[in-house]
Amino acid sequence: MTSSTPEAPVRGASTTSHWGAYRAVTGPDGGLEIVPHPADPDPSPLLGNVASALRHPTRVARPAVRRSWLERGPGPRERRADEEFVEVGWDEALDLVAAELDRVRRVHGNQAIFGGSYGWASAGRFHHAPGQLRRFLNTVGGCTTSRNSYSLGTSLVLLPHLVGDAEQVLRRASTWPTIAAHTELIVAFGGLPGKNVHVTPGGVTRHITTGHLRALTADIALVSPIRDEAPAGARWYPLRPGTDTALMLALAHTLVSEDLHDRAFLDRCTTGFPEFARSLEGRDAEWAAPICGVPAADIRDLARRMARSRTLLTVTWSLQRTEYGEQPVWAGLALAALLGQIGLPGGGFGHGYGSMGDVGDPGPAGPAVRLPYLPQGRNPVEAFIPVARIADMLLHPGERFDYDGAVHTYPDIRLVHWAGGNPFHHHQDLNRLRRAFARPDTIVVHEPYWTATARHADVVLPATVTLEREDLGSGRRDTHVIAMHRAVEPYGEARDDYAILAALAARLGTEAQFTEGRTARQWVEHLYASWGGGPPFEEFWAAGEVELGTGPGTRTGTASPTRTGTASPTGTETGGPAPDESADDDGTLFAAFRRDPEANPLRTPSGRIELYSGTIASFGYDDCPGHPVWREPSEWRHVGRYPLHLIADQPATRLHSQLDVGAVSRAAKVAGREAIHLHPLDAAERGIAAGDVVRVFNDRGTCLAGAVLNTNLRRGVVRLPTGAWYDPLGDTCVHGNPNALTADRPSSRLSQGCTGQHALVQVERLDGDPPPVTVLEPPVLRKAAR
Ligand code: PGD
Repeated sequence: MTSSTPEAPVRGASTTSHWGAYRAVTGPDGGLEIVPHPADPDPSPLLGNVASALRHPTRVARPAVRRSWLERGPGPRERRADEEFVEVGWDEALDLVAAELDRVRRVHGNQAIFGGSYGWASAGRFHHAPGQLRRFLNTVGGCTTSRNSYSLGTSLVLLPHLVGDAEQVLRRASTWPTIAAHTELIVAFGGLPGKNVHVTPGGVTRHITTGHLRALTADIALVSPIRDEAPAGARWYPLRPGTDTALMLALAHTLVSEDLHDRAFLDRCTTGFPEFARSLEGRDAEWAAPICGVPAADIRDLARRMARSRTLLTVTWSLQRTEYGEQPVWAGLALAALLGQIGLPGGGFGHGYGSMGDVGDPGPAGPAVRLPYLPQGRNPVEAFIPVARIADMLLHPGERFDYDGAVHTYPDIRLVHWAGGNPFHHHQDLNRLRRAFARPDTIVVHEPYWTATARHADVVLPATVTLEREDLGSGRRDTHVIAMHRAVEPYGEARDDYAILAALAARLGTEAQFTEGRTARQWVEHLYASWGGGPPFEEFWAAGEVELGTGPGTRTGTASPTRTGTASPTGTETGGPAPDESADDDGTLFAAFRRDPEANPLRTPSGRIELYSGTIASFGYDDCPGHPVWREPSEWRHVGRYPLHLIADQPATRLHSQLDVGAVSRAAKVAGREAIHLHPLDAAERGIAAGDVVRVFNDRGTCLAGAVLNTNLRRGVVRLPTGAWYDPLGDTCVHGNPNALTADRPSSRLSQGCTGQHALVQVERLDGDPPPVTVLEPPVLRKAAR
């Protein structure tokens, strides 16, 4: 591990973000210029949102309290978000929040406080808002929390049953160089979407994935309703959305019926092949063809090519963000097992190539370095929800729910405390979420911006953004640890989440426990020292970074804490031990297992890959039985009225909803709304031209969007990315947030994951003047009359 030379001049402030490291430099006109890290071969276009959003009028300048809450006190509110706010001083706001936290814990118990607070927040090992909030709430008696993530909520529950832990497939995938060297055929279910690979939780300094994608020489079978989700030259299988499992089962059927499966591998390394094979009866290519829209001959041909090539079968994370989302992951793994290549370099099963920048990234030389983290303390409250069950919890206290083989009960939440996330972007069926957010007595939100979540709060506490504070940052496969310098003063009266929570802790008598007597700067120094991975702190800070894995004897961080805690919302870093770093780094941990399954068993009941899981079967879930199955999505019953299949995927112009007011995100809007892509023939049938404002609707709600015509879509498919700031007018989002349309329906009783990826809708041209977008202006704010 080496640092940049300390004598090298530090130009501007170094920092990092989930979409890349950069320096903030004062330009000739006094404005801030964002300069990508010099080692980054492919800086993210998302950097273009940073400067333009920094001082946008939608920043929250001062603490604000909903007038009715201030005047009448806590209680359910039918019309939260429609009432005005009053700006108050910090002391008053903090006194109010501390008193309310105290009231709720005394009267209702700590489980009545929801601190699940899901969200990506900002990069930085210390100032990670949800981690800060949980640490604080743990000092005051704990809270109800959330488990897993919106990204991977289904796989994180499923994969441990199949392969022992999720890390096996998520973090130990074949790297891009290995794929380049060995793989002959990539069968990419969900594609290899280049738009997502600029993002890695916690930061990334060298973006190398786009380069690797462009350089791929393997044949690519792109299985997706969207053509431009793989490098040029891929063969497109434009299947009907949500039918990948049917296609996979038919591919498996072909392999087995033509005796192309690897019996020796199945015997040695898997369990449950007989049950799986029996379940394939009747699932042949003719059966699948009308379901998925891929001709039977193409299915058979693809299966044969897979059997004669070194084949990497990949499944994007988006495919499990659907109803029955377990099935494409399980069927994909089973299909790869039939090919017998799991554990071979460049072969087998991968999950998340193209979903996130670090999947396939070899990272720094040598095994992964463990990053410093902020300890979270202990939460004595046992109540939790799978993260995407937030609205069910708020609407149905006391009701029971299934989760991973057990039955749990929703607690009665009186106070919601959120920092670092935007549920009015990330949750499904936002009209239902509004009804759910009407129920608690109090909602407290820390936010830099007047997002819809802030607008639904009773108390809004203005938070700083990265460029206004000090931290250290690095992502999972990052090549650098970056010193995150403060570049500008906080906006208005904004404070760091840490400062806000320390002030609340002081009022509740836990300041010493929360702060351990350290300032934010001292925490940053402490985390750096406890990591033990680089030169003295002053040297690191002056250089702006430490580069990892560049020389012998550089990996000195092994005694440091595991990567649990603060920098990732994906749920894989929020608890549990770090991955076993002694195992093979490339070709996956499956390599050791494959070599000798008896000596290196998986942590499954059988020690092998479970094509049939007796454990899952024993749960008796009709929506997730003991082996992979095809189930028709329940949404399809609406196909008569809502014939278009909406894909609500990740946006290319921002991270989720972050910095939607930034220049790159704004430039991509059409008629000021989020762009919806339609096939030209679907548009023509509806009299829609490019640039028109359209109504996209179903029984759950409506949103307005700007039409873009796109021949890269399968007919009948429309694409509206997530993340436009929700701007409700009645049940219509006038700005184009697709979660006004998606269903708040769990993937299954097993995982209860989010299913926001798909919905059925109708689209029509909006005639007349569309209502204005209002979310780009701050809400009406009154001054406190005292
Ligand atoms: P972000 O827009 O990143 O979305 O959901 P998530 O809530 O993570 O929200 C982060 C918020 O934190 C922003 O409002 C930002 O301003 C705020 N913030 C940033 N830094 C700080 C800070 O330091 N302090 C405080 N207090 N706040 C801060 C993302 C989620 O959406 C995810 S991960 C996925 S994968 C899902 N994807 C889909 C999908 O594919 N389809 C649909 N329909 N819906 C989805 N929703 C999910």
